[in-house]
Amino acid sequence: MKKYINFLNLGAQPLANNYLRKSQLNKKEIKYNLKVGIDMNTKLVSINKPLSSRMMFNKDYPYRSSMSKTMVQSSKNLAKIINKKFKPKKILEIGSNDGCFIKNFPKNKTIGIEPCSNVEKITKKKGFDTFPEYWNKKTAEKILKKRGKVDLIYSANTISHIENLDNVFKSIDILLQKNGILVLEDPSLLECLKRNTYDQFYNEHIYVFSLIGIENILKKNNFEVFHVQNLKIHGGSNRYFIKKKDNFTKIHKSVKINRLRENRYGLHKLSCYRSFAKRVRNSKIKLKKLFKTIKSRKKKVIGYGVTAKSTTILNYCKIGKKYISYFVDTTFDKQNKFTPGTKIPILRYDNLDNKKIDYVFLGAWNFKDEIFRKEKKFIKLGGKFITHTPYPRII
Ligand code: JHZ
Repeated sequence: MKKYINFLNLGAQPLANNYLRKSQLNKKEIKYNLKVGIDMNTKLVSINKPLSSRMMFNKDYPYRSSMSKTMVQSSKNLAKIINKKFKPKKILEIGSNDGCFIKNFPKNKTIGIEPCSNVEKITKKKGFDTFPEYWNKKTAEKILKKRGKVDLIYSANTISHIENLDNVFKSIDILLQKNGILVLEDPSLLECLKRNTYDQFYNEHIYVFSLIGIENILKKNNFEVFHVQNLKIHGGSNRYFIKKKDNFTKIHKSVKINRLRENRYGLHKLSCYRSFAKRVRNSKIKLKKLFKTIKSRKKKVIGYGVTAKSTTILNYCKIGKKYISYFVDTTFDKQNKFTPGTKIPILRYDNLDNKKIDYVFLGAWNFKDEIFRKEKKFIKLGGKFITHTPYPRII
């Protein structure tokens, strides 16, 4: 029997990636109540009422993986590891976005699955074999018929976006060879709780995975994690190397270490999530106070990197145009639009120097190091940043 318990209420939220055009500003936005809970049987942490995939991932999807150098580099590094360790003949990526990962391999070696056709087209135009499909059994069977089985499947920040995980792994089972490798990468629940990054929860992130949660769902589907890598990307992610249960690869010690670490922190106990919720509520009060103080001093604040995550923060903490004049972002499809719910203008990224900006709210806090490297001059001239993680502060 399912035993799902809500522990966090992040209030009324718009769709996280639904950037508004000027003509949409006076229209009513779709909103939902964002609540987070845990299934005490599987230990899977999820949002409580997922929206349909079609509503979130379609031809208007604005996110591009290649917009950050960190992502590009991380994909390049992984491609090297994969080639060295597994020497795959055919790789399939679930959620291939703009080809950030598969472009590191020869075109005849890869297949990309990407349901957002506007993004899928970008990769296809570069000459890669891509399919504008959602990941499910029908897609797996279609690929099997057209291209045959593959020996490696990779998916980053995508499986956590699909509600029916049994279906995800059953579909993978159809297409992955007996000795094939599955590599999954998603934000780590442990890091999310440690760093108070509650903004990892939004409509697209149906799950934020722990190893213990992933292992429970894999077990049911005859898969097994044999290696875990802890990555810095996206504020702390885990890369899970997975095999079919009856394939006898040695289990690396990292699996036991990560499992122990999660249990020691208490990820299997409800009390751990209740105290996280308390920290989140305190974080909201402190962040709002920080913005109010800055506003009372008549300082100019802008936002940097308009993210799905920042939609959660801004709407939960009720931080709008009154506090942030505008956002800058390098993504073409987000520019000249407005942030969901809070309706803050989004401008094309331009140099921050000589614009009389006092503070910059880090929407893309997960790329802080990359942004700080880029904005050396602004920092030297006295420019400051605002972040909510691990607690609201000025840096
Ligand atoms: P970023 C998206 O989330 C959606 P978001 C999705 N659900 C997911 O899981 C993750 O990605 C992986 C901009 N930027 O990656 C680019 C600059 O403008 O944190 C992006 O718009 N200048 C699929 O939206 C945004 O910031 C810069 O110098 O939370 C970053 O978005 C840099 C480095 C980034 O993903």
